[in-house]
Amino acid sequence: MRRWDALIAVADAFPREPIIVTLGGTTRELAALRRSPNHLYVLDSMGLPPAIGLGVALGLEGSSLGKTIVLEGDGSLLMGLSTLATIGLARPSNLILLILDNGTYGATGNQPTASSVVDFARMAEACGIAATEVDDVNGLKSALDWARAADRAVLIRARIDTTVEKAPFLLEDPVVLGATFADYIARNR
Ligand SMILES: Cc1ncc(C[n+]2csc(CCOP(=O)(O)OP(=O)(O)O)c2C)c(N)n1
Ligand SMILES: [Mg+2]
Repeated sequence: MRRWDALIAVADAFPREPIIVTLGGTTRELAALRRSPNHLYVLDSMGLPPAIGLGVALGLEGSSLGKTIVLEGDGSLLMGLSTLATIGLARPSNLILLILDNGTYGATGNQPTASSVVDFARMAEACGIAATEVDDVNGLKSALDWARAADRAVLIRARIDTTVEKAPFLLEDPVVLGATFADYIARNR
């Protein structure tokens, strides 16, 4: 599956829910595809999207905004892997981690990550997080429906290829991006 098609499925499924978006091509493509104030574009902070998503989810438990979604890359997940244990401990009921796994550090030239030797789904389950794996858009749509209905944190490992869509750099002030997202949450929670 191409990341672009995965992002369309996510943006269609969660048009108003908070979405924390990992750095690099994922941010550029989603911003080009469907820029929206419910997206927090995390520029450069590799390894941190799941931790940010955990904080947002805990703050929004019981809110009408529903699930908090984290779009994370395999390289960035590997950098912040300890957050899986913290999520297992904190037990948010409303957090979905969608790992867009292309097997590489795509943004820096497709150097291979350790994704090929790590079973992210079993690792998540070992931390108390429900998990599944998908490799096409229909599978992803079903997994997102399943995750929406789950009463605990969910990790979806979505296998994508290394196709990158042409999309402009997003070089905006992270303070402004954060304030835009916080304002959206405050007005809609
Ligand atoms: C701490 C840190 N180290 C390195 C980088 C440079 N960097 C930016 S994106 C990226 C690759 C991220 O890989 P992945 O999460 O798999 O996403 P992909 O690019 O494959 O979509 C790297 C190494 C960074 N931003 N921060
Ligand atoms: Mg990657």
